[in-house]
Amino acid sequence: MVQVLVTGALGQVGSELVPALRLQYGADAVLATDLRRGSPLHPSMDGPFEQLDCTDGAALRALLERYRIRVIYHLAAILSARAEAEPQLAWRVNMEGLYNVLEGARQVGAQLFVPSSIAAFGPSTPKDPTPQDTLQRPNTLYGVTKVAGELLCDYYVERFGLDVRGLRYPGLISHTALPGGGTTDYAVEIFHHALKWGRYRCFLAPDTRLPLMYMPDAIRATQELMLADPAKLRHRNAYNVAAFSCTPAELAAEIQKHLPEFSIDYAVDPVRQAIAESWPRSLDDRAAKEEWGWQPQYSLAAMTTDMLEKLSQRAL
Ligand code: NAD
Ligand code: AKB
Repeated sequence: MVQVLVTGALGQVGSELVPALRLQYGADAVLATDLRRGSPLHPSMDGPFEQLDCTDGAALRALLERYRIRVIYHLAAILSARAEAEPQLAWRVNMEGLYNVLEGARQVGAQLFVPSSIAAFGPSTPKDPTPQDTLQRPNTLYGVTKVAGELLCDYYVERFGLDVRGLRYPGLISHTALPGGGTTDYAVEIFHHALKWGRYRCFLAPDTRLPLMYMPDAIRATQELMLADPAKLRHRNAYNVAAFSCTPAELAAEIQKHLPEFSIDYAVDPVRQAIAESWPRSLDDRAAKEEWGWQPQYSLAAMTTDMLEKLSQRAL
């Protein structure tokens, strides 16, 4: 049985990736880890779990050896808005954590998944659509760590022959876990507020267009890339993957088709607005489509219907 380790397993992505990996590899084969300890009801706690700080290279190495890990999904990170508030912490977790995971993977010969983000692009990048290979001069700490991470992963592929793969996730929308301090968090919060209070005050301006994706597409993209034939992967790391792009006003209008009473107003947060304005408005994901057959399944309308359905069921 292939043994798998996931870092940052209690976060927004891990809460859905860990259960999907347990179906794929077997429930006992997937070791979920996080800095925090989850409640027993958390979806990632339904199987083996260990507390792990990814900045502690020795602790990571001990787990890799104890559990004979052969595949790693490295999700632990500090996201964009929190990284602006705590840049020193973000550098430590995003860079030292990644370095430890790359070194650990190299030492035990594990395959590795490392997510990048639309944050790896900056104000000088062409925005509509952003090409796969283009200018990357981000002006956020989170973005700087994502570009550096992409380059470091490429280095380990070329220098050590490590099988490292990665996606540039757009802003992810999900109903299982709340997001962890990003700029696209509005696109999740809006659903919770719409169902609970019938209104939402958005911290981004109404016309801020960003690439977004529903979590089931992101999880499937992750699994498909990790299973793809390595001979076909020309980029290997940091693939653009797109589903749909929208603005807060368009997302609110889509929710109003289901909840006509729902209203939105705006109190723009200058820090998160500036971050959003430095990011792509849409992504060119032809490399992912051509090299490993990527296809999104959820449009804005399909995602909105499913989010409202799932969150309403949970409230019953
Ligand atoms: P999240 O903030 O929801 O979860 C991150 C997890 O990492 C948390 O559970 C946290 O406790 C844990 N963590 C923090 N510091 C740690 C440390 N030192 N050691 C171990 N664990 C630690 O983030 P997420 O949304 O699940 O993101 C997962 C990955 O996907 C990240 O690399 C992120 O940059 C990337 N990504 C996410 C999105 C998105 O919209 N969620 C978009 C683009 C890229
Ligand atoms: C954030 O907003 O920081 C994340 C991301 C797009 O990387 N959701």
